[in-house]
Amino acid sequence: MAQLTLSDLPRAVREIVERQPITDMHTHLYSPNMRSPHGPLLLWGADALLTYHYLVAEVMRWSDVEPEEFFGWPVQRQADLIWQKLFIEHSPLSEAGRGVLTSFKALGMDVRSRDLGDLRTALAGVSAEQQVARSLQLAHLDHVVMTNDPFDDAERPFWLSGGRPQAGFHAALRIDPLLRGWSEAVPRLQGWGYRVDGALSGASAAEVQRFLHEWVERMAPLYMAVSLPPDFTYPDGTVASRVLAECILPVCREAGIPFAMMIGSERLVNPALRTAGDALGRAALGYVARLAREYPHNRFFVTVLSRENQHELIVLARKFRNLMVFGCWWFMNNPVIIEDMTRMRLELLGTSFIPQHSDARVLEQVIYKWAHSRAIIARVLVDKYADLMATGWVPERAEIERDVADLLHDNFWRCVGKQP
Ligand code: FIX
Ligand code: ZN
Repeated sequence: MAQLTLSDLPRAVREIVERQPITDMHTHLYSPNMRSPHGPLLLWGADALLTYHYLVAEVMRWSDVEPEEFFGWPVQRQADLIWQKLFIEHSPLSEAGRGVLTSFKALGMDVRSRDLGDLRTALAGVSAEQQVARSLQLAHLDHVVMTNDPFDDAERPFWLSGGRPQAGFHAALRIDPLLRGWSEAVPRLQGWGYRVDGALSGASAAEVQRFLHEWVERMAPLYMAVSLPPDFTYPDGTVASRVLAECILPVCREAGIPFAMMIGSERLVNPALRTAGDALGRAALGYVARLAREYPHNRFFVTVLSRENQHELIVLARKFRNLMVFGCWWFMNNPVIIEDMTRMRLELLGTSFIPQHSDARVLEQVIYKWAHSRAIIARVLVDKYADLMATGWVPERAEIERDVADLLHDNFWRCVGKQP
């Protein structure tokens, strides 16, 4: 058996983490064959990378342009402003700024000239399919889970016409309107022929179940998912509580899929910024414990958006084996916080969690998000294995490979109950 020495450890762990194929369990990417009535759904390329909503929020701090005017510009002009303000007039030290450069570099693009025209030209003639293959290979991903919303008119036609994502892309059935916009969801469901009403009376619950079962059948999702505001709670006498208990959880159980709760997003705190205008809030997580306890036959993926909720969530995961903590979501996806969260999770849960997801909205973001996270995860693991070695416990290479595979790949597939 290959036993490692303390001096071999950092290189060995880095190598193992680099070589481990990852299943990216939450993205906003689309399979390249998915189209809306207006064109392909997948975003990729230099202008899409530069107009990521994380960077839109940052450019607004340096520019006087009104958000409404900015969003009316063609995407190239928006990208020009972001390049000028966040890369030329100031250094791109934020995680989202640095990320663009990490991705460009990995794709073989030379950022030294600082000429955005050159960077755009470097991708000319590349097809979406080629770029998908290249990006997944550079990020070393074997499977990507999308976010698929049956209320989204852009993607509904693809699924309704029997479309299937290409190999390696998997659906996640996202149902936010059922839990955070029921009064708007009702007329839409009615329009599609489901007999529901605002009070969830009569046949409504059965009809929502029928709606969910039909979409499970159509999308074959690996899990069902929702993002919840910080003040969501359960049960609270609202229709949302009943939709959760009477529709969502039973369908997840019958379909054998976990339910993912992404907790703490405060939508449109600044509506003028659109997707860039969301913020976060701390949540009271008592209901997560309650759901895990009262529904032992449901499996829950949970991630929380407030830094202040991280420790509490990890402690809850120690209590409930049907609760799988995942990812460093959105405003948590910064090196300082990823490192802190990963250390805390390892110290309280061992390797029984899923350390990261990319949340990529633009294809090439998987390159930087995973490069940055792999480096942090490796660094933390080196420290933790070194602590073990100080006791005389010498980890074998195969044991480290097993642990890293659990973290970056196998824990997810075990939790969804499927073989990749
Ligand atoms: O709700 C979500 O899945 C969020 O991740 C997104 O909607 C958010 O806008 C985002 O892109 C965060 O990374
Ligand atoms: Zn997301």
